[in-house]
Amino acid sequence: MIATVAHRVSAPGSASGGDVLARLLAKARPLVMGVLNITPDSFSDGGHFLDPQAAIAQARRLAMEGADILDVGAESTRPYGGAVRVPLEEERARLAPVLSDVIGLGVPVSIDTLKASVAAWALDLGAAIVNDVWGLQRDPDMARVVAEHGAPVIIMHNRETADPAIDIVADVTSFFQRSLEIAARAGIPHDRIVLDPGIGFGKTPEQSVICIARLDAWRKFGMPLLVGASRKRFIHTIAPSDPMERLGGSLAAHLLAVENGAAIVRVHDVAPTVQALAVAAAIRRAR
Ligand code: HH2
Repeated sequence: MIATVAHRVSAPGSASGGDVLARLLAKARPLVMGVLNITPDSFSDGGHFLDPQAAIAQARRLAMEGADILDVGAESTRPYGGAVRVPLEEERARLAPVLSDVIGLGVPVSIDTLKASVAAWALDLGAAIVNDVWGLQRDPDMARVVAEHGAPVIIMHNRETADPAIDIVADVTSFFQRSLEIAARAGIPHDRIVLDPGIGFGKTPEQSVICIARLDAWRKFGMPLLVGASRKRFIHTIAPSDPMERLGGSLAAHLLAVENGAAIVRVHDVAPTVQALAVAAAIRRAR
C-alpha cells in the first residue's frame, strides 16, 4: 500500500519538553524543519515576514504543509557575509509579537539565535529546541542555557571565512568534537544533540556540495544529522538562479542528504519537500 501524507496542527502545549527530539525521531521518517525568518535581510526572504501578522500566517502555513519543526529566527545569519548584527533588544522585539502564537500552533519550535539570553527567553516561552549556528562556540553562556533548560540543541559548523585549501570534512569533524566537549562539560546529554555541517557557512560552494556528498562521515558521532541546503548559493553556482528560483536544486540536495543519512532537512518550501520525501520513500520501499 502506498502511504499518504496527512497533516494537522496539533493542540497547543503538546510540543515542548526535553524529550521532544526523541518524539520527533520516533516518527521514523526524515523530518522537515520549516524556516520562519522575521528579518528584513535574510538572504532569500528578507522582509517577507517582518510584519507579525505575516509571520504568524507563514508559520501556520508551514505547519499545515507538514513541517515537523518550525525554526524561528530574527537575526539573519547571512551565510554569505555582510551580516548586520542585531542588538538583543531588537531581536526580542521582532520575536515578541510572534513567538507565543507560533508556539501555540503545537508544532515544536526551534529558536535560531546566536544569543544565549534570547535562547533562554524563547525556551521559557515554550520553544522546544535551540538552533545555534555557531555550535555552542560563540556565546559562552549558550551551553549552560541549553543544559539548564534540558533542551535539545542543533550544533551547526561555521567558520569566519571560507578556505578552499582545507579538507572541509576534517574541519567539520574537529569543530563537532570541540562543540561536543563543550556540551559534555555543560551536562547536555548526547541524545539531545543534532549535528549540522552548515551548508554555505564559511564554505566554498564546492565544499558545501562535499558536505552533502560525504554526510555519512559524521554518522560515527551517533547523533541525528541536519542539512539546510534550501535556496543556498551553491545551487546557483551549479545552475545559475536567484534564491527564490532554487526549489529544484533544494529538493535534489535534500533528497540526496536524506539518502546519505540526514534525519532532518531545514527548508523554506515545506509542501514540495514533504511531497518529494514521501515519493522518494515510496520508491525506496518498492525496491
Ligand atoms: N541556515 C541558515 C540559518 N540557520 N541553521 C541551521 N541549523 N542550518 C542551516 O543551514 C541554517 C541555519 C541560513 O538560511 P536562512 O535562515 O534562510 O537565511 P538568513 O540566515 O539570511 O536568515
